[in-house]
Amino acid sequence: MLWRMWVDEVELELEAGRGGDGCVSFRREKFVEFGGPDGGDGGCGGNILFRASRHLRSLSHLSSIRRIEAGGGASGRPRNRTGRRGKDRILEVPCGTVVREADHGRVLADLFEEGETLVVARGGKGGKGNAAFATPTRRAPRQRGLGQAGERVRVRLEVRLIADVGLVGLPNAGKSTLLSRISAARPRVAPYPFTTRQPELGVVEWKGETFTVADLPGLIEGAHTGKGLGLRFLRHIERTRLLLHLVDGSLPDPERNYRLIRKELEEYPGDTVRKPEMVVITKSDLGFARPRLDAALMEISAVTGEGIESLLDHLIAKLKELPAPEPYPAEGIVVPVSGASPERGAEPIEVEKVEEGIYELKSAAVRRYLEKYDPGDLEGWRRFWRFLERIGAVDELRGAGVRDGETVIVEGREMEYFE
Ligand SMILES: Nc1nc2c(ncn2[C@@H]2O[C@H](COP(=O)(O)OP(=O)(O)OP(=O)(O)O)[C@@H](O)[C@H]2O)c(=O)[nH]1
Ligand SMILES: [Mg+2]
Repeated sequence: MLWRMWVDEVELELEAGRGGDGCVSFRREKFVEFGGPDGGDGGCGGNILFRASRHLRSLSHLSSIRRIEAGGGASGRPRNRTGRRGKDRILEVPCGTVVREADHGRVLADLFEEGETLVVARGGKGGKGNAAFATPTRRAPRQRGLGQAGERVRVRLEVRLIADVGLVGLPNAGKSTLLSRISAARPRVAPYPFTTRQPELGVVEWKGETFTVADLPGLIEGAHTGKGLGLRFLRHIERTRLLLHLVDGSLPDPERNYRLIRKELEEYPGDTVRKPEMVVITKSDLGFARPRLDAALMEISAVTGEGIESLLDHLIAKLKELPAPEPYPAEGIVVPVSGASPERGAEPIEVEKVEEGIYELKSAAVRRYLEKYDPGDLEGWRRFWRFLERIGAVDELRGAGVRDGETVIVEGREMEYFE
């Protein structure tokens, strides 16, 4: 079984559905020997759409896919019946996904807000049935239109997460610990560098205000030359309004460590380095005789909670002064937010029989789970199974007739089903 890495960039080839052909047909009824033309039009081909979802953080679910097609429209039918529309393909992407045309780099959309939808490839029109060709002088046309091809486009998707505050600092500075202290997010915390290997978002609620914080992998000296995890993740703080720079106060030379990160930020293209920054000393509980760091606003301890409330007050006051981020200008047709998305627990779970013995399970909740946790070992798989039971997915699978030993595809991964 193959588990994918965290992915924030993919290229896809898209082909919308072909329209159905028009139909040639003539009415045949009792007592009407030569009826008029009654061939219906072909159905439109299905569209391909991208929709922003705040539940997703990455494009891992699309990373092994190269090509996506939408369904073709059905042909028209006698008695003026229009063919069925081709099935749309709706692909969910994280909020903050920039969709570009792969060849020209033109921005088609910056899907910023939950529910925003881009129609990225339109299905072809259906052909006209022969009924549409009838005129007073041509009563029995044998002509009909053919369905048009669907739009084809190659796109590049790139996630640039959107958050109010971006955490920066050396590895081990306490970024993830702080995030887990102030939000419900549970990033991994460990006493060694490079614990965080992918961005994590947390929502902070404080005194009736709400803001989001992005936790990133730590930077090290030489990150701009690709050392450590490099600068690759900095794109996820490009769209934050404020940098919160954490400096470990239990280490000897905070001034030097602070400068080092500033230097790496300077090397990053764009103006991330000029973003407003708040500097905070962490691990104040360790009670060191610390050298001063002039840039620091305050000291905090994510362990005892010292300074945390005051930090939140400062962050909220500062955020109020700063403008909200704006999406990139784009040329595609974006359908604005259409209704709220279903809440956790109330989301549809679909089980589809692909062929004999193979089923596909589709559920946004399951996808989010797999984005966050890697079942990895047997214990991990047991946990995953319990999760499936809890959300009712196991009942759905049973209902669809899945039996022991059969295959279930979940998010592109194959599982063998065993009760
Ligand atoms: N005593 C004390 N320890 C802390 C505090 N904050 C974090 N730590 C510890 O410091 C270590 C690193 O914390 P993390 O939150 O994982 O650090 P990070 O900055 O996210 O590290 P990376 O993800 O590797 O960049 C862990 O062992 C934490 O328990 C603090 O306020 N006081
Ligand atoms: Mg971390």
